[in-house]
Amino acid sequence: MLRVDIITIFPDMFGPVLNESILKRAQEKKKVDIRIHDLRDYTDDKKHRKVDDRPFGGGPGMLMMPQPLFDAVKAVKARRKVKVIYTSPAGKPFTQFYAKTLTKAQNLIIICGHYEGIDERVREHLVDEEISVGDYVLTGGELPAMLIVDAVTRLIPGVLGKEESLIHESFEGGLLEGPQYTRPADFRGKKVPDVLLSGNHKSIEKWRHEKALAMTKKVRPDLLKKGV
Ligand code: 4GX
Repeated sequence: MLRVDIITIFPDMFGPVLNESILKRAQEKKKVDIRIHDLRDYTDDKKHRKVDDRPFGGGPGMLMMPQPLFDAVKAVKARRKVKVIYTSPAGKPFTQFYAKTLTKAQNLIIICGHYEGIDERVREHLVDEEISVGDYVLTGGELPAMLIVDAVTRLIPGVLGKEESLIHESFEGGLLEGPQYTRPADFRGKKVPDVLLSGNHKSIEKWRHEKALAMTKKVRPDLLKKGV
């Protein structure tokens, strides 16, 4: 079972996301073991539970201190082989392919960053992989951590039922999904394409592939150039 340890200064942010729907079921089915750790429990500053400090050389903002992070990772690691992830806009782009590679790990630790980031010694000596979930700046690393856990967990065999099957979805063939329709076949005069009602599986498959290709060319031509 994949184990994910998340180190954060906002442990309460995770419950609502992890304890619903597919992520909840995946944990109940023992497909993934997700544990949340409060970084402040590991600071040597017993009085103020401080985890940040001012940057040497001056400048605005604060940085996450090395001591609480080194001790939190050490405590969580406990003899197991783990991959330590830090999320930041300066990381390697997170993709479906990247998510697939992370399902191969036994243990992941995700450090949720805050302030202006981390002391460089954390990056050098503690972090194995720095991941970016997109080219924008968030208020912290909690949402990126949840996003990574979500994308990785649903790829674990047995997590999705056949209703939510992985086979035909976006990215699985390197293309975005084309248009889809459900009942009714005529919604207030707006009709479903005839081919989908034809029962001819061969022409349906061909139509879907053409639409997927056209859609990808139009909105994400970059996906056609490189493997995702
Ligand atoms: N993809 N954030 C990290 C703190 C920070 C600031 C500067 C390093 C340098 C993000 C993203 C993201 C907000 C997490 C800032 N760390 N993480 N945090 N985009 O925006 O992953």
